[in-house]
Amino acid sequence: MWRKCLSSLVASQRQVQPMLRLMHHHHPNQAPATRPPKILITGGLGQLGIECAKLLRSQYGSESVILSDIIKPSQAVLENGPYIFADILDFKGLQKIVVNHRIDWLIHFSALLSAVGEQNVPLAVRVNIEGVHNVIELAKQYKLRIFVPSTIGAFGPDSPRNPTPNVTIQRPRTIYGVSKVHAELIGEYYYHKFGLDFRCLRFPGVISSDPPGGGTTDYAVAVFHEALRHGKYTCYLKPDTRLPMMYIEDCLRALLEFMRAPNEQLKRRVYNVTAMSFTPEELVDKLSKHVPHLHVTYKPDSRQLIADSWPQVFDDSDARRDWHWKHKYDLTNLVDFMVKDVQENYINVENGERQTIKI
Ligand code: AKB
Repeated sequence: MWRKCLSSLVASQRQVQPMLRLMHHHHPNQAPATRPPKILITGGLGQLGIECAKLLRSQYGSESVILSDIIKPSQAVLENGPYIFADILDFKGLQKIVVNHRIDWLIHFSALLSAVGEQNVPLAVRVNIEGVHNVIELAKQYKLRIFVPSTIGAFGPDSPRNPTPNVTIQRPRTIYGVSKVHAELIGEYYYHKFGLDFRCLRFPGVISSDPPGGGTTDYAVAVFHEALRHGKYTCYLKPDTRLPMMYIEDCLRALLEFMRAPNEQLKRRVYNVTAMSFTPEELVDKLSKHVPHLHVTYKPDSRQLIADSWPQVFDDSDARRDWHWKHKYDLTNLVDFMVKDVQENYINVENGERQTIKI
């Protein structure tokens, strides 16, 4: 579903000169500067894919961005631009797509997140590790620029947590974290050994009105839906659990700016990015301004253990220095935008549908 809150980002990015846009992605091994990059997004029906496709299409044209997944798409997804079936575990199938569509950039979103990965470790190994082997090798063979997201989950209890610098101890205790450290390392290895244009951002919890599905930071999305519908929420983390977070608009802008950054500007292939850090209690406090009788209770479960091993404050000064990363949303405007977004795009829509059924 098209989020109105993201339209400002798309509109502002549209003002970039068309010629500049073409020049930005130019690299000797990749798409010539005379045409926009052809982009394939894997895992396109997860939390980030649809909005990412919208942003990239606003920049490079609708036909330049192919969304893919193994899930049946909604009508709305089909109407917004090309959508195809792609199984990241099928190497030949991926080769076919890259050749037939003349792909230049690969944005690899397919992954099981932290909480759900712990429920099915063998599947997480297949999707998050074997899948990365496939796309990295594919990107090498066809000289693609490849983006793989990493996460605050790539750190563990031995890492400094406040703040967590770009380069430090990484000993995660989840299969998700282990698979993301693996992705970072194999990507860097392919960069040094084969010159692969591998780019990776470590994202914090990403907050969007679309449900994330299976993460440890999901409470920060669920609380909006529950609070606005029912005025109450049971949180699975303790009230003082501090985690780094970012609004989806900032997250996708970071991705776009990073993908466009000239290689010479990048001092590393993997960067921390973030916007803010807060606890459930602090989020609920802000949300209470919009939902005065909000009642939140706390019932920590196994996700507490994961959160306790993750960074509390993320140091993204390298990204800010090297490619001028700058967040736009802090806790206050994040809450304002989320309330408006969930209300308009979910609750009002559901209520409208209910009204129609009654008639
Ligand atoms: C998760 O909670 O698993 C993700 C993440 C922080 O990578 N949202």
